Amino acid sequence: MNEINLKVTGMTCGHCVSSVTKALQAISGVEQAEVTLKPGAAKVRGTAKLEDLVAAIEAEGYKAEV
Ligand SMILES: [Cu+2]
Repeated sequence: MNEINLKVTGMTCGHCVSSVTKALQAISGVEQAEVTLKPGAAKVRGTAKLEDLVAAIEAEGYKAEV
């Protein structure tokens, strides 16, 4: 089990946070996803690959980097 911390940019409100959280939780291998607005960040636990996490966040219209 890994813990991956990402910097997420582009989130402006609680709705953004829940969109990113749901997108991350939908990825297979994600056990837990914690997303915060300020600062924009995501903490993900599980076995999912980093590139899958980034792709899911970008598909929602936000930017993610380590
Ligand atoms: Cu929003």
